[in-house]
Order: sequence, then C-alpha cells, then structure tokens
Amino acid sequence: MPTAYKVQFGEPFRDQKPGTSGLRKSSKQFEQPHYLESFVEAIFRTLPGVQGGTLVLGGDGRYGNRRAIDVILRMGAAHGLRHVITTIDGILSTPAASNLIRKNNAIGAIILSASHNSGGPDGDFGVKINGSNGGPAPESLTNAIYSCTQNLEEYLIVDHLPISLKEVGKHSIGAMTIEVVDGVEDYISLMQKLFDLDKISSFIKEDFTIVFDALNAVTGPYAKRLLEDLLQAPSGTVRNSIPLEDFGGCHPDPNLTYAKDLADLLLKEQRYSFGAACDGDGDRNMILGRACFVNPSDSLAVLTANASCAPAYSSGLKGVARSMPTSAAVDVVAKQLDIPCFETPTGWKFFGNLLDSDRITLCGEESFGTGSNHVREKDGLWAVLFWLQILSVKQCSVVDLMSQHWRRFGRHYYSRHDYESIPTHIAHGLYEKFELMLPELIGTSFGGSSVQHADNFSYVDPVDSSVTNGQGLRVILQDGSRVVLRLSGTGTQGATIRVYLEQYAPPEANLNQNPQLALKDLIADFNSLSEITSLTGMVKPTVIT
Ligand code: G16
Repeated sequence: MPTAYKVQFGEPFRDQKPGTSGLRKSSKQFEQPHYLESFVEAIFRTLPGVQGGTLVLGGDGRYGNRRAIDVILRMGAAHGLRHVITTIDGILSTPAASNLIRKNNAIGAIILSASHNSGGPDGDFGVKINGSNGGPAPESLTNAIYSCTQNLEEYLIVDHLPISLKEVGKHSIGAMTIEVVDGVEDYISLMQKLFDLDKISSFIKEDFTIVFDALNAVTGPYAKRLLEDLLQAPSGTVRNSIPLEDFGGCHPDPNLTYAKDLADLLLKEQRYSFGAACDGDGDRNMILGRACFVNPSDSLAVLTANASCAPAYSSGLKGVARSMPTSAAVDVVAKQLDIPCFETPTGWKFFGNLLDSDRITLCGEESFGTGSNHVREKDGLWAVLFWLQILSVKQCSVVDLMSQHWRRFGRHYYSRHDYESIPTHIAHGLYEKFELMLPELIGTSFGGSSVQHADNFSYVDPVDSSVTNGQGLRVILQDGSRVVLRLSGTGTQGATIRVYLEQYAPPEANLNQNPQLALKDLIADFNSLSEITSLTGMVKPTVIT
C-alpha cells in the first residue's frame, strides 16, 4: 500500500466558490500548483461516505481531464475510497455519470467538465460534484465544500503511476479498486428501456433524414452507437464525433451562434428533416427541424404534451417543473393535462427533491436542458431520442408538430439576450440599479401592457421547505408577459448578463411571427429602462436565442 502523505501549500485558495454547476475556472487557473488538489481535498473532506465508498469519475475529455483523473485517484486512495468507477479514456457524459451513480449505489461522482464553455489550454476547466441520488450537489454541500477551502493549507495524497484507461479492466492503488468500464454501454441500455428504438429506426429509414453534431465533445461515442449502430442512420450522421481536448476549436454550446454549421444545414440549406447538437458534457441539447428552430422552453412543452408516445412515459406524468426564466409554455400544457407544474430557480439541482419525491416526471430549462426521472441530470441525447420517438409515432415533421402544438396551446414568444464578458462591477451595478427600480415599476406601462408584479425571485422548496433567495429579477405584466434579468453563474470571464423575454399569443392569434419582432416592445422598454446599451457599451447582445 503506497503511504498517504500531506502536501502543505501555504495560503488557502479563497476563490474556489462553486457556481451554478461546480467550480468552473480557466484551464490556466486550474494549472496553478495545488489548485485542483485543494478543491478535491475539500470535496473528500465534505462529501458523505468517502471512507469505504464507491465514487464515479470521468469527464468530457477536455484539456486537463486525464491529469485530473490521475490526481483524484491518488487522493481518493489516500482518503480511503474503496472503489472508483471510471471509463475508457476517462470519457463520461454527465447524464451517463448520473446513471452510473444510481446503478452502483455510489456516494456520488466527480465530473470533469466546464460544460458548454470552450476548452483547451486557453479555455475553461471545471469540477462538478454529484451526490448519491445522481444529481448535482445541493447548495448545502457546495457551500460546505467552499467553506472548507477557505482555511485549507494541505492535502492528502499517495504516489502512484497513472493507471491505464485504454481498456476495460480492474486496477488497484493500495486497497482501492479502480474499475475501468465502457462508459457508453450502460447509458445505451438505459435508453433502450425508455424508448422504442425499432420504431424510430423504421421512421428514419423512410426518408426522414437526421444529422447530429457532437461538436468534438463527449456525446460523439454515445451518438455514434445510438444513432448510427442501433438506429442504423447512415454513417456520417454524427458529425464531429471524436472528443478532442480543445473541441477542435468549437465552442461546445448548442445554440444558434455556437452550433452555426448545424443551424445552417437545417435552417438555410434545409438539407435534413431533423438536426440536433449537445454540449461539452452531453447534458444540453438543441433541436432543429427543416427550417425550424425549437426553442428549449417549447421543447419541454412538446415533450410534456406528447409524453405518452414513449414507452417509458405511456402511463402518464406525475408532474413537471421548469426553472423560473423558462417560458410558461409547459404550464399551459400541464394545466390541460391536469398535472402539477413547479417553478424552481435556475440550476438542475433544484429539480432533485421534486424528482426524488416522485412529484415530477419531466423537467427542463430554457438553457437547452431537458430531462426526466430516468437520471438526475439533464440529458441531451435522451431529449434527441424523445423527439425522434414523438415524430416517429406522429409521422410528422418538426415544423408540423410545432404548428399543431401552438394551435392547441397558444405560443409563448420567447427570447434570451446574453451580454457576455462584461466587467463584473458594471454587470452587478446594472443588476442592482434595476432591482432598486422594481417597486416603482408596478402599475406603469411596459411593453404594451402594464406591470402587475416585480420582484427578486425566491423559492421555497416544497419538499424540505428550504428557502433560496435572490434568484433573478422578474417584471410580470398584466397580460402575462415577462422580462427576467439574471447574472449567469457559469461564465469565467467577467460577468454575463442574461435578459429573458416572453409574451403569450393565444391559439387564434398570429403564431408565425419572428420572436424578435413579436417581442420588440418588451425589448425596447427593457433596454431603455435598464440603460443596458450605455452601461455595457454593447449595441447588441453577444448571443440571441
Ligand atoms: C448549468 C446548470 C443548469 C443551469 C445553467 C445556468 O448548466 O447545470 O441547470 O440552467 O447552468 O447557466 P447560467 O447560470 O450561465 O445561466 P451547465 O450545462 O453549464 O451545467
């Protein structure tokens, strides 16, 4: 047994505060001596069950993945872990990690990813912590990890040469067993249980052409096996399918700006019936049809309305949930289905209690995340299969499905405007100034209606009654329209301001407008009140979704 020893590093790292989804910093910051080790030490001191427990470990393959796995294995052995499950080349998507935790009764996972942020030596790296239910660590745990880092001056580690992750097998470091598993297989078996893949396969063979962009990130190996091997889509259906350390220069964020090549194939050239992309770690998804972009809020509503098309959900849904900035499109569907609909703060962790207590079956967020009770993370490829399942049962195109949906439930015109890399003091100043204005806005005219309610969103968890304050500024109008202002919790350069805009059009209204036009009055009034252009110096948002 290699002997565990302490490494003293002097001054604690006081900037290791986890954001919406773990600790996310530039690769350069993570490369400072002892930086990664300090955060890992805080995890091992705080996560329940480390001594004698099983941990799932892997990442999206970005620069730093392999080094971090070696360090975590050596520190895990020093801290008395009994068993670590990792994967070939350490490649593991976030939803697949969630599945492995649940299947193996693990104490949790350490997932190495900065999600949709760019990678490489000049990009970002991240460490996400998942708990024993398979979901992102709750705030109580990430706060405890953070406070541990504040006084931390040393960590425990053993010396050991890197373990080979080239093939399936078992290794050990002292008393700790390291099991290298395939990583993809377990996830595929789960998908086979949820969906009728034969039905999808027959459908896409009948001239329904599909394309998937893995953006050189983690979903490539999963998508190849699912779409090309199992569904028998033509070879080449999965583009950019090999995970690369810098994502081949791609920004692995599935939206119209960063997945532009795919968007052009569907929206401009109209070469395929269906297109999709996932982000760096495989939990986000973007769905496109021929000449049709599916807004993520609408995607959740469509999945909810048509859930019975998939075998796993054919007996109905317990309830649904969406994050606060996500449009109320799913609320309208839930009302018609007569099932509960919950509104939570941004962050998948807030769905955990609702899923664990069986109050909801599906949930989703405007930030391209949709998922269900099959795991405790959002799941990109699951959403792709769910869409294909619905289309295969309805035998229709994406654009037809969307029009039918809006004709039945009405349309929530929706858009998110992101202002990225804003100096932190300017972004916080703008946010605080707007918050101070909220009480005075009530009753004034705004976006063609008048302000009925304005606040900073607070959430009381219906399961454990915990309260989370300060989750975003909401301006709610008499006609149900909304503007929401939030500061992102996942950026690493300066601050990102997110403005969410939403307006409902009933089934009989004009449902085919461009969202930017439909929302133009809301946009103009928000921009002028918040003075966002003059304060940020940006004449337009960095990304418009
Ligand atoms: C993370 C969380 C999501 C959340 C998103 C918000 O996404 O997992 O649940 O919606 O952050 O991001 P922001 O604070 O930038 O708006 P991911 O995919 O980065 O893990």
